[in-house]
Amino acid sequence: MTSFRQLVFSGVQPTGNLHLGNYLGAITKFVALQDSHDCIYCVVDLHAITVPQDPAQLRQSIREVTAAFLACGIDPKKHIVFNQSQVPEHAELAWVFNCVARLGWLNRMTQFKEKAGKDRENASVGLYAYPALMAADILVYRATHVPVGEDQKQHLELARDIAQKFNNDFAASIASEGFGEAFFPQPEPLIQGPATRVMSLRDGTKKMSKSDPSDYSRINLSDDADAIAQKVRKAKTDAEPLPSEEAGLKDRPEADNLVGIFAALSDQSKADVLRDFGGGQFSAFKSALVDLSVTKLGPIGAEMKRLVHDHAYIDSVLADGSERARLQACETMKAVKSILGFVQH
Ligand code: AQP
Repeated sequence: MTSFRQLVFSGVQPTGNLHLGNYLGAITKFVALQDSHDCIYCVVDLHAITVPQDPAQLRQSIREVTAAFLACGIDPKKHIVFNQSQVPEHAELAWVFNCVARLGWLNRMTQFKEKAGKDRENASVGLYAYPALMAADILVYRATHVPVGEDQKQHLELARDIAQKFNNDFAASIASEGFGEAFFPQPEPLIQGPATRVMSLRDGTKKMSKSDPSDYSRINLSDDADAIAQKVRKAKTDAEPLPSEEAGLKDRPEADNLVGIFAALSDQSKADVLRDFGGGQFSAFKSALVDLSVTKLGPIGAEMKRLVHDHAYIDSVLADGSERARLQACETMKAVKSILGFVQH
């Protein structure tokens, strides 16, 4: 068995306001993993253009996501923070993976079906091929661990399938180039905790999302205390009091979602939260959730606002990160080209 250096990679799209779902599902995990692993965190701007983007807005969003990473506690000196478009090897490896992945695999991707909607003929080719680029993002660093929200699980499985097929298809060449039995690792998704899929505050059956037209559906990391309080107070609930045990959250998606958010923000389990609030009305629970959310998110929002105006600093973080990421990505691509049989000069 080939052994791989443990390395964490993950990305966030600069497609609008980062929200509580991105924070609890992904960014808190990014921060926690820094103590135990080498980490590479990417603002995936090439993914953003799979749907139309306004260039000025995109530029702003790239800086905002970077500011959010830093404000949440990611250390860009100890680890790597950069934007995807500045390391062209991502797109280069994605092309190789387009030739490894099978049409049937991509046809099964539920996110493409959801995002393309009914007008599938009009969706971009990039939106369809998105999972092959995501596999390249991870594997161009031969990363072994990928913290993501539940919605990315299927894409991660596809990345594993692509890695496996590449390793099988080119097994002889991989061995003769001196890479042993496998060139790419099987990247493992890290999807744990009570908030791996945070739902909309307006509809507990829909994922909290940047692209939801209603701002009341999500808590943005940039929201101030008043906005957070209003959104939590207006969050949809049902008429029953909170249950005392987790089983009682079944078929109550809005209650389940708010309890999951409370649990994740306070670093407890849902059972712990229900021990304190079970049997009570939503009004008291929501007041406690407002206090908790403001305490946890307020300082992050304030720091993001401060950082995002400092273009020189944000851009220097991205430039430094891109340079360091590129060194690693180039090394992988050189090996991939040898394995494929390309003549290199
Ligand atoms: N609601 C969510 N709950 C838990 N995790 C979530 N993530 C996104 N939404 C939730 C996780 O956040 C990371 C970055 O996601 P992304 O911005 O790259 O793309 P996305 O999953 O498509 O996020 P959105 O908000 O739904 O964006 P739009 O509306 O632009 O499509 C990922 O790890 C993701 O799992």
